[in-house]
Amino acid sequence: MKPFKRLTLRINPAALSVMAIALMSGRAAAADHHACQVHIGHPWVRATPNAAPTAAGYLTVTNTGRTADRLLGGTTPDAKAIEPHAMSMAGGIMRMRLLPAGFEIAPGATLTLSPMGDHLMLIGPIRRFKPGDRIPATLRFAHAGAVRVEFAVLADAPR
Ligand SMILES: [Cu+2]
Repeated sequence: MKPFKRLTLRINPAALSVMAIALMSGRAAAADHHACQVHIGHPWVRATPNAAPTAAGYLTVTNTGRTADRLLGGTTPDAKAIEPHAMSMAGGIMRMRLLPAGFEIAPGATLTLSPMGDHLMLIGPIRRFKPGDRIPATLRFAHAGAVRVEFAVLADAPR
């Protein structure tokens, strides 16, 4: 998994638009040749006010492979990091915490990250995320490796 580190941060904007085009046209070449083992549904990020310290990201991941996998986090050129966060209720207070080992996804299972629950936390957005924006990102899986996605920025959860 080492070569993955910071990859997207070093790519120049021209290369990024090429990546985006590759993504839209279906499959993005070599980097996601394991991506057939995980299917990502409806990635979206909640819109942020100016200078927000974090932004919450949601999606579903279905593990279509025969091996258990883990969603470990990811990278995006639009924030410092993407971390897997768990939500829990204790004494009437919602708390979130970093999951260093990520979200486990058993073969055939679907992980659902949604508001008020477990989520991906985009740490340190470099700009305001406005409704209608797209946030390109690379998710990192223990087994499937690097998988490119594009988060839609929405003011509210899709119905
Ligand atoms: Cu969080």
